[in-house]
Amino acid sequence: QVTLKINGISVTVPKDYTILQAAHDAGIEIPTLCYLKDINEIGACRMCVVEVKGARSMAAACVHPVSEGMEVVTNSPAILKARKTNLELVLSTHERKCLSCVRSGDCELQRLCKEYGVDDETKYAGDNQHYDIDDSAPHMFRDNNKCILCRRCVAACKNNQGVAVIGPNERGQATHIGCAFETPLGETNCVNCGQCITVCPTGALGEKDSTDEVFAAIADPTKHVVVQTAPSVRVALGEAFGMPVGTNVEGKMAAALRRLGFDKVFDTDFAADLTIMEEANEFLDRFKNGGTLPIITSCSPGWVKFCEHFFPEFIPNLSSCKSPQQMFGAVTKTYYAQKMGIDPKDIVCVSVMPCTAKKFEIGREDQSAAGVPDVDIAITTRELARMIKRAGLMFDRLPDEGFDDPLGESTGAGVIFGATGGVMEAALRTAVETLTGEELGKLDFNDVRGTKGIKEASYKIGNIEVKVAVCSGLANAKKLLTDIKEGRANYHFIEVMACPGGCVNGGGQPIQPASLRNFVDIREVRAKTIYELDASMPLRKSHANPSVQKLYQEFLGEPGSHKAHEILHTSYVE
Ligand code: HC1
Repeated sequence: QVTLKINGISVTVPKDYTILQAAHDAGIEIPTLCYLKDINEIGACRMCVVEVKGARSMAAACVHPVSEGMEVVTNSPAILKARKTNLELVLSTHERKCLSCVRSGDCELQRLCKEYGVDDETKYAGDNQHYDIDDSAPHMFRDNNKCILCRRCVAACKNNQGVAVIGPNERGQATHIGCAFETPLGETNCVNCGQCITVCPTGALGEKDSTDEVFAAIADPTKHVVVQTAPSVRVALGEAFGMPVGTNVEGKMAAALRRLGFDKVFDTDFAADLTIMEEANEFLDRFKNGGTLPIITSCSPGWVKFCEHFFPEFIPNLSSCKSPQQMFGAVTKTYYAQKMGIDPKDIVCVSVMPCTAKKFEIGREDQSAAGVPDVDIAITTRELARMIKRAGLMFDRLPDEGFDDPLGESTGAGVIFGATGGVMEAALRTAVETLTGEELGKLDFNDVRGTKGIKEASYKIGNIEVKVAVCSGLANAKKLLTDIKEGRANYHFIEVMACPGGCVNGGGQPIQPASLRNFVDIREVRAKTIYELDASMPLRKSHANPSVQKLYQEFLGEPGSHKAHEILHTSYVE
């Protein structure tokens, strides 16, 4: 511990703290723009400058360590002026189209300009570079006219995801973020994870908005429009309406979707249960019959693309199961269409996902079980929030409603898919009972829970030892796969999720500012709600889902059947 003074107040904090952390503990917020904990700790933007007694110049609080007896001032007139000038300079190259900007209202730059009294936005305006918007990728756009060169996106792509397809190009006034040789993003090895979007402080990055398309489908009387919602949407959507991080809004979400006019409000969690039926069966089949091991989960499309680009030698290890999003669409356009007597061509399947890579996944080859795309439109949690606002629904006043039958019934195993380790835990619940024929006494597999980047565990199932690993964040996947390749690790079953912490922290989730993310682990808080939901559910094992059982009885036969393979499985490409 060390004791220092901040604005004359004595504070005792751990000795590895920065001034930024110490001030936060003391109830003082120091503004940041480039700094994002664990992602971008470069101390470059100078918004967080403070005075340190005895120092020759102002210090960047985000990277400056505390020391015994230090005296810090965070809000002198000189500091406030320096921050204001900084903002005026940032604004000089920032396109100030705030009224229509997708981030208006939650832009970190806008908030700081207001707080620091920046009333002349054009003070240092001059001749600026003009950049064309890069919308070449299927999931997002880059508008460099709004970029403030904070480098958070560059750090997220390189450090967290190990993808590194963006970086600063040119120098000086012409500096801008882009891909090597100005290659359009859509022509690079970008895996569509959208982590760059969630760290951007302004509207320079955003998902491609499909909300008009959804409104048009709903308004078309010739279409039967069904919607599915991913496990982790329900624990984050409320944040877009000012609710605390991790609030469970499942009931209000279902009510909102019904009021938006969807014909049926279904749940991806149902398809997560279905995925477990197929994946657990596939694992046991490979295990018993000498198939390719370790089997690696394939439900995260950012991860699948990463594997295809960077580790093609592991493609045979990927589970052949389609993701729950795609299984849901495939079942809707075959089983459900048949049951309802509707031509699959007249069904529009919309998915609400915490993920931007799902926009890419719906267009992959071999994802059309009924000869038409399994899923037609994938929107993010943020887009759903936009639709709810545009439709004038007062979200907080909506009643709690349930999902429709038959594709709305799910178990606790389905909902935990949304957190890293959840797919593994759900699969274990089913695999263990299938293999041993005995009921599990304890359903919680705590070793695979938590936000740690790589988790390992070993379970004795009957008389066999099953070694599993769980990882999230593609830089962690890179490390894990390299260890396997080089003989330092060896497993039977691996779960990989592209986004750090799993889907709860997906690239399509409501964006939380650095002022919160630097001090609250949003992955942990959202995941906590996911596990509470699981614990509260009457059914917690995928194979106990009555609607899934009925689907097999009435239509698919059994897990791994020929029909199940035709409809629910796929293959991958180098
Ligand atoms: Fe996910 Fe999945 S859990 S990939 O993280 O397997 O996006 O939430 O929908 O498909 O179910 C995302 C979440 C989601 C799929 C499921």
